[in-house]
Amino acid sequence: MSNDCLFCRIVAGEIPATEVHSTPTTLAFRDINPQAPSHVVVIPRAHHANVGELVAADPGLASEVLAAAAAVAAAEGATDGYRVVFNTGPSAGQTVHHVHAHVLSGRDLTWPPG
Ligand code: DGP
Repeated sequence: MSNDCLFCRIVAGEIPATEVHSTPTTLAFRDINPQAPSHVVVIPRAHHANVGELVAADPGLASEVLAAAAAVAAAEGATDGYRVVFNTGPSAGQTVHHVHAHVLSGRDLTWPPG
């Protein structure tokens, strides 16, 4: 855990979040600033800064995050489709440097993204 990491503090229970899915290695909770009717953030409990660092350090855990994202989409009823996004680095708008998958559904999602 990193004391100055917001998502590590959510994992530790120090900051409240609306949890929707949990495994021994991952946690999923509703985004505080939803961009779709369903917008859930899926994270590994262990701290890794971004998806590249995660897959290099622990590819099994990266796979578990993807499995959790798919389980969240199913639980949210995203039968018409959903989007999984890992914003990575400043150009992509990553603001929280604990790797997270955004799982978005519940509306038509345009392409290309902004
Ligand atoms: P990104 O820009 O890809 O780093 O996304 C970070 C997301 O985290 C953003 O969509 C808003 C969300 N977020 C930031 N702070 C909190 C918080 O305290 N609680 C919850 N649930 N989500 C947060």
